[in-house]
Amino acid sequence: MKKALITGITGQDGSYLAEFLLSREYEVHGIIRIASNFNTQRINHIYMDPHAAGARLFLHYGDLSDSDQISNIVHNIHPGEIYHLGAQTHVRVSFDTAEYTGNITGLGATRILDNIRVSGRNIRFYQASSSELFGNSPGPQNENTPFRPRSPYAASKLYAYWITVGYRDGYGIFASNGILFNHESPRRGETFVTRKVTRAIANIISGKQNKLYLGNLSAKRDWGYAPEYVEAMWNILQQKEPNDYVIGTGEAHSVEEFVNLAFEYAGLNPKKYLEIDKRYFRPTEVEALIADTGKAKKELGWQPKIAFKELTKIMVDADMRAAGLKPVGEGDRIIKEKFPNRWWQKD
Ligand code: NAP
Ligand code: F7E
Repeated sequence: MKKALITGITGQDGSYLAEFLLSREYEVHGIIRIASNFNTQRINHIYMDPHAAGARLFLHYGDLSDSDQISNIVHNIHPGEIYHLGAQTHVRVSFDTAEYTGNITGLGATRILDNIRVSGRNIRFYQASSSELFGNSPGPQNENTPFRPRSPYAASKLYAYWITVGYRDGYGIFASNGILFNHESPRRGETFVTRKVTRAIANIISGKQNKLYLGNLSAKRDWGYAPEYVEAMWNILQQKEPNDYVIGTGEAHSVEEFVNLAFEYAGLNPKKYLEIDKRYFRPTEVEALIADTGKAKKELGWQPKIAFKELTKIMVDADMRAAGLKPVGEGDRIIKEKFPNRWWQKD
């Protein structure tokens, strides 16, 4: 049985990836942080009592700042593949927590890679690199575009990117970077802009919120659908050779377009609710990201099924349902049509 270790298993991507690997008969191990409240909401539906016969999902307490515990976990589990997704992932927050972000988002990768090196075992390593590496390099961005990071988050991810390349070149470790552009879903953290908007819509319709405060509306992002992106992560680790790949949709849209489309889909006029609050602006912004996925198309067969408009509808429908409202329905229909053999539970 194939065995995988996922850092960040409680996050958006970690939860989908765990579900995907379980569907492919893997034994899945995940690192979770100790917290005073449960932080496993995204994986509760796949959790199995580890004592039960046939259990294939196992959780281990740990923190990416704690080298000893990372080392214990890697050595005790002996995974064949490690998906390193754990990180402080919020770009705006990284300006307030620059040192912490460097420690977790940057050095976390070294702590794992060095354990792989010392173990001498054949462990494949996936680094969750980000389109934020490109910063203000003009797009479309591909694997050869210069990196110009614009935040402590991006600078930390840049370090992790190069340490991954370094351990691949220097020690022959199968270590690959997936340079993923923004990907979203009903499991997206509530403070990222897409989810903040779709939750606000459900709250407005329910009468629980009457204004939505946002920052820079002109920034453009290449937004895709998270379940498709975790399949790409797995695909990257199944290649013959380790390598780095850009993954995105090839379409870019502004935050304003997302807001307008989402509100109009739900039958609301955004002008009635939208306000700008300076606190959501960043000291340095990344204005436009758009993926050139030529290499991934050719080598991985990458072909995303969900584009911007469909993603918006999927997310609005899911937040309406979560709020106890009747979804508009197009998002649900899109999922049914495009993923008849879906491996993830309905969100
Ligand atoms: P996410 O939802 O924010 O999840 C982050 C995960 O990291 C959570 O499980 C979190 O645990 C864990 N974590 C944070 N600090 C930790 C620490 N000190 N020790 C151990 N675990 C820690 O992020 P995501 O959207 O799934 O993204 C997954 C990875 O891909 C991240 O590395 C992110 O930077 C990268 N990425 C994301 C995107 C995107 O658009 N989503 C694009 C490119 C790259 P808690 O649940 O306890 O907080
Ligand atoms: O911001 C603007 C904001 O926080 C998108 C992470 O997963 O993707 C994500 O980083 C845009 C930015 O995502 C608000 O200024 C306006 O231009 O949703 P976001 P991000 O910064 O692109 C990359 C690929 C990652 O790797 C990261 O881990 O939206 N924006 N108003 C706002 N953003 C937020 N969060 N909140 C606002 O109110």
